[in-house]
Amino acid sequence: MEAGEVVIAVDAELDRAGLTNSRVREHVRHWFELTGAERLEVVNASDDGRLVQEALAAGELSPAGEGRYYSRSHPKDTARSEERTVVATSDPADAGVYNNWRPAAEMKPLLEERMRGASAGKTMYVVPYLMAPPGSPLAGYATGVELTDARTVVLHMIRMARVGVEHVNDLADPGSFVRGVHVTGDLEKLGQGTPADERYFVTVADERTILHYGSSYGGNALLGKIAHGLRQAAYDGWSSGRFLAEQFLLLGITDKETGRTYHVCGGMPSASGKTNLAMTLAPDALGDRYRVDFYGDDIAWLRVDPQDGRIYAINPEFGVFGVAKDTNEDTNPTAVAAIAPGTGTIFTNVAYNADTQDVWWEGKTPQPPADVTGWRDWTGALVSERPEGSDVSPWAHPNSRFTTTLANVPNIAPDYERPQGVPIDAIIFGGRTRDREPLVRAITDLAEGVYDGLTLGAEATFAAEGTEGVLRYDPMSMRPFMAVPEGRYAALWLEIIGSATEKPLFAHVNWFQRDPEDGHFLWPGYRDNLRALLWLMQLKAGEVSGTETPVGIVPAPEELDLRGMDLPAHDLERLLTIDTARWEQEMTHREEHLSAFSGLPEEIWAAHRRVTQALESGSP
Ligand code: GTP
Ligand code: SPV
Ligand code: MN
Repeated sequence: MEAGEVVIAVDAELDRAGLTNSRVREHVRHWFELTGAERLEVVNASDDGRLVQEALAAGELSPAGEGRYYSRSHPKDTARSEERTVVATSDPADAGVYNNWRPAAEMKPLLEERMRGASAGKTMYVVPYLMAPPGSPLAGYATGVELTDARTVVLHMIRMARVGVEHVNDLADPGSFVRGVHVTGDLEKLGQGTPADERYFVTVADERTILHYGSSYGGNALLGKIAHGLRQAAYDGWSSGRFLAEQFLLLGITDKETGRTYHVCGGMPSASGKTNLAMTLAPDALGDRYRVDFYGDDIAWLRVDPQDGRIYAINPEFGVFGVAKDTNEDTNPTAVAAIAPGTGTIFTNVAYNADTQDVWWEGKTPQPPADVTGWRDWTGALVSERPEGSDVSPWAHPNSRFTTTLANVPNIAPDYERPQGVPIDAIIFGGRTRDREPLVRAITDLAEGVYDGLTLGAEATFAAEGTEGVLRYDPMSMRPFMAVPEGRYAALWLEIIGSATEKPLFAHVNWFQRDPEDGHFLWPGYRDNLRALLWLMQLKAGEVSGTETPVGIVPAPEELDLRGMDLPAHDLERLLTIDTARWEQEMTHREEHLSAFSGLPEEIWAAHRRVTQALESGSP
């Protein structure tokens, strides 16, 4: 097409769709021309049914029973890539330890070069979206437009964000939207994971522009969720000084006896149990008394409300992009219901049987289907044709996922779309450690709570990935999404939470402690995790006092409600004991970890020294 024809064609589609925002129209014209796409299509959520039919016809989706779908991503494209992710700005002072900062002036031309002509022959979809409940005080930071050349990405966006032209047409400042561009590229030829890797996932944070090239999977391609909802929002929260954007779950607990409701949010590193905890049901023995409401499983934005001075949180997302592995009736019954027939769920990279339209993943049932006829693993290979002896590899990719909307989750909170969000009573950090960390320890001091978040970590999962007993630190579970230097990030935490008139209680939880002899999990986890949170709420209400230790308050054994549980006394004791020698070892690693961050507030160092001294003197 000639330049003049492009303008006419683009304008015709934007007019048809009623997309009137002139700044959005400019954005679309510019990138449509640069990427060389052949057709343009503006998307609203109501287009879902038709787009699903088109995707089925094109073989991008397969039917997985009534109203459910299956997709397979390119085998070289199955997870977020941290090495290829960059935060760019024009100020070198924005460089931190984890944000992979690069100059915007270098990255933008680089991405333009890769994207030029790269959508030739494809449709460019225009996806206007909102990452917030409508009417939220933070809505000004939540509007975006993703341009993408992948139909499956559109279908995921419709489930994960609120999608429609109304979100951009009525902006008070027409230019105040995040400009997202996603170009898939030739996935076969991008050298993924090699020195010649051509992929780039760039957030130009001071221009509110997101340019992602070289993937069509998850956070690499759905720009609303991770790139906007976490990286861009964390930058905007810092530059405005108004809010925190965190990889946090968000839930409510109601005590039906007293009528009291508490709201808890918190971070756990990726694949460490946020979805499971956020969707949890009360254990059967406690179900008559407590109800858990689900708000969100991956992102929360936190701000201080000027009305009552409390911290309020929203979940900016519209759906759940959950880990499939080990999801079953016992571990997560609400997730099982949320992905049932009729929910519109899209499964990606699980195992699939085209004959029965069934899906399976490790942990869905204790054993894989006995009759392997028709079953293909996540790569598309027939399980029945696996060569003898090589049948050990999982049928589903370990990062295979389901995508469903929040409204499908049976215990979704009745007020989940409340614009101002919900007041936060506690902020928890959940590590993944086999020793040292007790089941739960509460922290009442603000600086010590923030310090605890900054030293959050998970055990290295492969022997090669780290040294035994040394954590892979993941501050507040934001390591892959950090947008600003860590010192500034910590200062913003102290400032925002510090300005609340009613401070949330902090706590560290760990469901993963193991017996040093036989390696079994000391705590059964999953639904029983609620018991630790119930103790925390009682502590907050002054109904229990726990035991003071150098690293926080742990429950006295009799304070935990263990009704209906069969926990050996010996395991319980271990779960609540502080191993001082191991902790002192950990303090040395922490010192090294924190020293890498320039400009870390003195309050954080003071908290570190206080905890170190308390451990040395053996007194709380
Ligand atoms: P992202 O979506 O990647 O950010 O992850 P997430 O934090 O939401 O992880 P998710 O809840 O999906 O949990 C991932 C893994 O942790 C699964 O393999 C779960 O089975 C396991 N897991 C979750 N809760 C528990 C628990 O209480 N105990 C044990 N032992 N494992 C758990
Ligand atoms: C995570 O990896 O933490 C996710 C999945 O939540 S993705 O959206 O792919 O980043
Ligand atoms: Mn996540």
